[in-house]
Amino acid sequence: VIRKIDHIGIAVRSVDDALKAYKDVIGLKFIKTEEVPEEKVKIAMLKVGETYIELLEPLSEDSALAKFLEKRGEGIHHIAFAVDNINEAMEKVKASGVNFIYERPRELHDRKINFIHPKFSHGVLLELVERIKEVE
Ligand code: CMX
Repeated sequence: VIRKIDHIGIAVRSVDDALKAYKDVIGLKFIKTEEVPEEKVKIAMLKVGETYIELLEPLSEDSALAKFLEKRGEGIHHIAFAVDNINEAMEKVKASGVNFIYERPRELHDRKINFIHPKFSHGVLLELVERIKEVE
């Protein structure tokens, strides 16, 4: 049911600064930047093979991401697995008694997402993502 790693999220203080490293120096293919107000983050997407790298900058001090940066500093924030049907994937996990951060998937303009707390997954925040539209 899990098809691939959709993306790896990296928490950064400034997307513009981080792009200088990941795009200009490392040379990853830049796809786009976008703001996701629902998650209070600004994202820059880069592509490696079939997988994206998401550079994540907090849009507000009261966001989950700002709390992460304050506590742990910059670094890998989450791994996202691609699924065809997020509701089905959630049911399977929930059947083992494991809860998601959001009761129902959060619907963004081109994808549905949900998270599993890092306390369950041995220190790594996991995301499930169902892409509704191709990334433009
Ligand atoms: N990876 C690994 N560990 C993490 C973590 C992360 N991303 N976030 C928090 N932790 C750890 C903390 O270090 C802490 O560990 P200790 O108890 O050992 O100190 C523990 O988890 C609890 O931390 P907390 O600061 O109290 O965090 P909360 O439980 O309040 O929040 C979480 C954690 C996962 C519920 C919250 O970050 C969340 O709701 N995340 C989902 C939404 C999100 O991350 N959105 C941004 C990305 C959006 C996108 O990709 O579009």
